[in-house]
Amino acid sequence: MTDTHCPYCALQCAMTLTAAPDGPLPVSVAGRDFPTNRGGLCKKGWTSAELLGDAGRLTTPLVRGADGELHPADWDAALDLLAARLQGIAAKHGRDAIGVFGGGGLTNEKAYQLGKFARIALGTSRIDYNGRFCMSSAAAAANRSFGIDRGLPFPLTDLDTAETILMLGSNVGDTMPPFVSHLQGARARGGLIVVDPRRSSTARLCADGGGIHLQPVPGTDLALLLSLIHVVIAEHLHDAGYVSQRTSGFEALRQSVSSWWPERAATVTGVPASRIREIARMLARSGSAYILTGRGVEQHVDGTDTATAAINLALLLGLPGTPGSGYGTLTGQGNGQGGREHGQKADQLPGYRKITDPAARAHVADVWGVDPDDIPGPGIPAVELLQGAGLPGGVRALLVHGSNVVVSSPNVATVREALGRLDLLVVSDFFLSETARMADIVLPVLQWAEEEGTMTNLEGRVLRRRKALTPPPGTRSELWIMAELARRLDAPGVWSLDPAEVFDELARASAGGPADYSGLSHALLDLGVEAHWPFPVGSLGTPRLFADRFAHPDGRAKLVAVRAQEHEAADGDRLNLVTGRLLEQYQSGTQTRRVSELTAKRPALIAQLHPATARRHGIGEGDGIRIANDRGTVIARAELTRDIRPDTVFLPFHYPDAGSANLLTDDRVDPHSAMPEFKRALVSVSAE
Ligand SMILES: Nc1nc2c(c(=O)[nH]1)N[C@H]1C(S)=C(S)[C@@H](COP(=O)(O)OP(=O)(O)OC[C@H]3O[C@@H](n4cnc5c(=O)[nH]c(N)nc54)[C@H](O)[C@@H]3O)O[C@H]1N2
Ligand SMILES: Nc1nc2c(c(=O)[nH]1)N[C@H]1C(S)=C(S)[C@@H](COP(=O)(O)OP(=O)(O)OC[C@H]3O[C@@H](n4cnc5c(=O)[nH]c(N)nc54)[C@H](O)[C@@H]3O)O[C@H]1N2
Ligand code: SF4
Ligand SMILES: [Mo]
Repeated sequence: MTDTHCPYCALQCAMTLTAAPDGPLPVSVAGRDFPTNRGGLCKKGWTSAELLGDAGRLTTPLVRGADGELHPADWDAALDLLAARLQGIAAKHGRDAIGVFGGGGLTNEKAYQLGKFARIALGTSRIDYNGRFCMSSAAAAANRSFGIDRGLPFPLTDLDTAETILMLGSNVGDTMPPFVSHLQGARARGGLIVVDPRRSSTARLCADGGGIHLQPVPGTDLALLLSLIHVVIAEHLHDAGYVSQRTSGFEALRQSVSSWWPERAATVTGVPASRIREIARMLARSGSAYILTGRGVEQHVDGTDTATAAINLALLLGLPGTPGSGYGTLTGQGNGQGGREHGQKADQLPGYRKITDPAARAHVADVWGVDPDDIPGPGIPAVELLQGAGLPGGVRALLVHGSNVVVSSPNVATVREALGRLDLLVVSDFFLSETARMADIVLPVLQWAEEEGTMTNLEGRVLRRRKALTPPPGTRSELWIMAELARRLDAPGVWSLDPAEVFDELARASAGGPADYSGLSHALLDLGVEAHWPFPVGSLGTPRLFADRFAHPDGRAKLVAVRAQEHEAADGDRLNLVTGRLLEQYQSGTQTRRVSELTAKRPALIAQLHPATARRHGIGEGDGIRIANDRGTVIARAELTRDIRPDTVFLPFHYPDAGSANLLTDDRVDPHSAMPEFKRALVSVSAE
């Protein structure tokens, strides 16, 4: 029996794995009591161990031959070839011609080592990761407003006693089902407010007196928030003492919202003015209120400003740092939080330090055993990195660890084309993902239950992931792969194969940074210590941030005035396309599309449409439909539901090829975070 956590999302539900008595497989899964999940698991968690014995498991390196096919190769041959090709490309095109793409599902140890590997073994600045598609807007907003970015700056169980919770663009009912238990208190008090263009499973919790569901036009949350702020200030509902003692920028904020009276916001958002007033008053009068955001409001070209407006509202009401109140964003991937702290991001060094900060460079260089000048400067964010591949100035080789970019990137046809232009694509995965299928070299790595490590969940709590069974022969850990390549590339530094040692190094590298792990170790975590970062040496961790001060030098949070932009609106012919998730599939689907129980329920792309809209287009329930715009066309089965706005169609992004919602999404990015516009595009629909 091994106590560990689920391989998938940031709730990191606790589970116990038990191997079969007569062999390592099958492994059975049981939920384990833990503050985030209280013993519960969702379907994905229950079925997660099925993948450990999956027939499609990669167990040997694959190298593309002269015939254009992938062929099995032994490790030495594959790594020798890879090192030689990397050296050749760097010699010809410079070190920045090699790119690295990481993932928020990697353990802290692997994420840390990958950032170090890119900077000092490959000597490239070009590293970014899929968290750019996930957390970047929320992170940019939190850094700007609070001076620090920890998704939830309080333990999840704090929500249990809330009176009022405003959730914008988050559908935890499907994306983190055990989370719903933390909403029941607010729901019982009629205080759950969900903002979503769909009556999602989470929005349905507002029925029968549970609260209020607002169903705005997609992409208009910023206008809604500006108007809520307008009402709070106009009706003097804000916490004037808190605002004057703990924030700066009030006057500019007040002016910036002066024209956002609810009647104006109503015409933009479709939310009645009376509702906007009601909600502003409800939040202000509540003794215990929380504001939470999810990808629905963050994955937009104005995602950082929208998250900023949500923070402004929370600050005006005096919520952050006040017991029984707060603001937070719901981190997505298993290690979405830790993954954004240890240096996979283009502009970042471990400990959530800035790569442009000379003191940070000196500290990290010392830990790595290199000269600060040997650490490259900032790289470029994910969309630019991927789309520029193979073009002048772009990367010519790309190493992908923990992302299936040819399914999950925006405007994905252009990304498929870009990867086709590369001289060398290397994918480390345990399954032949759609991205791995395009690779020149595929390296088979370990699955979650086959290795030790740590993950940092949505509360900034560091957890132990434990090895429950021996990996199949032929597979290797990513720490081993990086060490072997570093040796072949004559890289400086120490490249340990032991996750506990890598963690110790990470802890030293993070010391003194915003995300300080220096007081932690695997041994300490194994004692069951509650470990919310910052956790410097000698500390007991920090479950709640902001009690006394924010992380800006003056200790205050910044109220940052932001403006709403106008968007091209849906019309009779074109609908708003909203993309997101289904309960039974995870991300690009590499893992969950292999689990029979999940795929039986959700085998292929569906499109949710309002019956009135379907009728207008001659579409019936279950019909094959074509959804198209200038970027591409997808084919989906129509799922008619009154739960969606008539001007909107919803597609999940879990499917490949012609079923990929990302053929339609917009690759324009947010100017602050470089987050692409995943959540809104205009499309036409027709019967197939
Ligand atoms: N089953 C499942 N669970 C998952 C994942 C998964 O792939 N599958 N992925 C994990 C990851 S990495 C993440 S990031 C989280 C994401 O978790 P969520 O943020 O909950 O997931 P999404 O479905 O992307 O978006 C949430 C909601 O936003 C709504 N939305 C879309 N556009 C808008 C808009 O303009 N305004 C508003 N207010 N709402 C809008 C959608 O209708 C949707 O219901 O889930 C995690 N959990
Ligand atoms: N249209 C649309 N697109 C979206 C989104 C959306 O809402 N709408 N959401 C975005 C968001 S929030 C996210 S997080 C991304 C996620 O999208 P991806 O980045 O594609 O994430 P996954 O599908 O989880 O891909 C992880 C891959 O890495 C493998 N893997 C898992 N663990 C490891 C490991 O430890 N090491 C290695 N080497 N491989 C591993 C898995 O088998 C899988 O192939 O998608 C984004 N794309
Ligand atoms: S909610 Fe997330 S962490 Fe929990 S079982 Fe489901 S996928 Fe796993
Ligand atoms: Mo995500």
